[in-house]
Amino acid sequence: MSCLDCSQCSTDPCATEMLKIAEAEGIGTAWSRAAAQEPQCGFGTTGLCCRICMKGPCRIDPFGNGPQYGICGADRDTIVARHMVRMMASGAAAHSEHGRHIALALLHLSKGELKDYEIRDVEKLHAIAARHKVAVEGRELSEIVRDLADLTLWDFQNQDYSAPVNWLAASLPAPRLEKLGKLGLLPHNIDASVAQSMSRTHLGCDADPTNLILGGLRVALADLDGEMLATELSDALFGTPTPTVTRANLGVIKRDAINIAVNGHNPLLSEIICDIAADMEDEAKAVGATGFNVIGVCCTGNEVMVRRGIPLATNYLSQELPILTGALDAMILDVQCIMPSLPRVAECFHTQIITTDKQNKIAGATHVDFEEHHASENAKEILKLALSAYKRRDPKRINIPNLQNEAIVGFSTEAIVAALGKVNAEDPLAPLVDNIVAGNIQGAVLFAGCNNTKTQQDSAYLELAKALAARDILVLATGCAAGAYAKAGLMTQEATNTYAGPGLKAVLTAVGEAAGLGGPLPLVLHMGSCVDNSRAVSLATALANKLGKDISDLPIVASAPEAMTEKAVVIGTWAVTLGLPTHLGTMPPVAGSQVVADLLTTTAKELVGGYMMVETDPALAGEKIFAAIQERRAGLGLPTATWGPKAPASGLARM
Ligand code: NFS
Ligand code: SF4
Repeated sequence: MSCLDCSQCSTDPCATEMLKIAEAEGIGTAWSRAAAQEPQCGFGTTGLCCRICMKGPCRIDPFGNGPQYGICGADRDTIVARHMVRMMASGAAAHSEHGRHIALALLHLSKGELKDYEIRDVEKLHAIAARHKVAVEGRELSEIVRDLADLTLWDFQNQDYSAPVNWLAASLPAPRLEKLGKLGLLPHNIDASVAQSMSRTHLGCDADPTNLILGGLRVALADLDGEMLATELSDALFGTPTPTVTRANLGVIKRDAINIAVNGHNPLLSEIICDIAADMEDEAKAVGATGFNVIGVCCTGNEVMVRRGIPLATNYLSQELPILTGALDAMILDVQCIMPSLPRVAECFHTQIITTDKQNKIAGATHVDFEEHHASENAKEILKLALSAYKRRDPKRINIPNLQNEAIVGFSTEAIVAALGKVNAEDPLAPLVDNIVAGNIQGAVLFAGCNNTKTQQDSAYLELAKALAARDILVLATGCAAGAYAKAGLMTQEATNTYAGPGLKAVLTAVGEAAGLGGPLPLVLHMGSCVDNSRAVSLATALANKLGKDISDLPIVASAPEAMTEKAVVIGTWAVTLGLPTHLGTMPPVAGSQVVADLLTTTAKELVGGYMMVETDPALAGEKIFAAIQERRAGLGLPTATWGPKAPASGLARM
């Protein structure tokens, strides 16, 4: 298969440069495989194909001309709802398994079993303890850690259906907890919520689409619990992100260094790789390299980027392409969003692909079992593999794109509040609230989620952020959305000066200068990986608490313009459940059921305040996001603005 214009696949110039090499050399990538899948099955696309039992697959004719029931009698609404709930359950399982891994590491640390880890951010640990009412005074650190590990693991073990999980109960605004409690949506146990979702969607169980989707909202909140505990405990272990200047895009690969990419999600491995790579500098020099150059891909990339300023090579869809530079010596994988094609691409080069998780192996990759109890030994073994791969490099095949953009990253909630605190030490949130009230900041949008071959890579992200920032909307980003902005240079002060509307620019400049950045905050604030969407929840909760409101009252919208994974589906669902208007730029498999589509849009809005809006055209999506923000402003009695070619003008609030 061949095509003419790689820029149709991606807006990222580094990606298109590498795709031309792939095309010329006949190396398969996600894009060539997507083309080979065309036309994709309409039944699957609309959610009307059921494979839940072996009488199937059953298909419902979307136009009403063919079968309207599966063999068991399930109708289109049940079939669509069941599959959506299974997507949510899988997403929740993935995030919370990551969270459990971190919680168990904390438990083992508290018992003195992990020599390679420590609590790097004691202040954060104490803040978490205060949130959960765990005593700190006069206690050993290990005792506090033990208590936090126990109360976190309780969220996976509690069998009392009426007692909500600890992390949500300690974190969400009171009015939201009350509403969710009354609706029976607060999960009591993450694992049980996932198991119940799988159980109720088995053949012959729940066949009421409303009841199924309500179950979906509950498992989505279990997912949020898993994300929140993963983020917060990772901060205690590895440090809470603070603003850091780094770089992004394939130009971060260095010709003269041993380049190792960390790809996946869980920082337990990537943090140690960074530590040991620094320790093994001399060994790298001994083979003629300048040292190890650790670079990030996907969310593990985001984790080490926001905490350590490790440069980001790329985001999800282009994860095969660093190999095509001919200078990537190893890609070290942990869990989730890892393409099984990596060893096949690497076969064409010298790159060593290394899996590290017992439950996430890939045929053709080298596996080194990574265990926290032997972290540094495992990391050394992995880095030695990278070292020997470096010796096999073919200098004639090195093609590193000459592009990398600066990126100011590391905007945890704590970092944002600290920056605001430089403007108003006594009441850090006041400058943000005052400027929202005055309309200098119209509201905020959180861009989250993936890349998807159904859209041109990164393009909707870039278009939407520019359009919304020009209209004075604060832009936050996580996950592969954040990767898109970092690669494209939108996490810079120049981007603020170029694209922000006058009100937003004034606020970002005042805060950035007060915080000692010598200029504005970047246009897009990088909050971290996908589990770090929970940071945006913390920020929204702080704002809601300050205003005495619920999250569903705030002018905040979530947007996943290139959503792809089951994790993205579940994140979108909890955003809705928390009360946020939630934009999806790709169509989830619900088009086959008007009932399910209505449940996620209209009924959800009535019930929990949040709702999904699907809009695949970024130009129209911008207007819809803006309108949703204005609706919230009107609800708060704040002045509203209209979508126009220019940003709304208004006076500056006192800073
Ligand atoms: Ni989120 Fe991060 Fe990326 Fe999508 Fe995958 S890497 S966890 S799921 S593809 S944003
Ligand atoms: Fe068909 Fe019902 Fe089996 Fe699904 S569960 S495959 S609709 S018989």
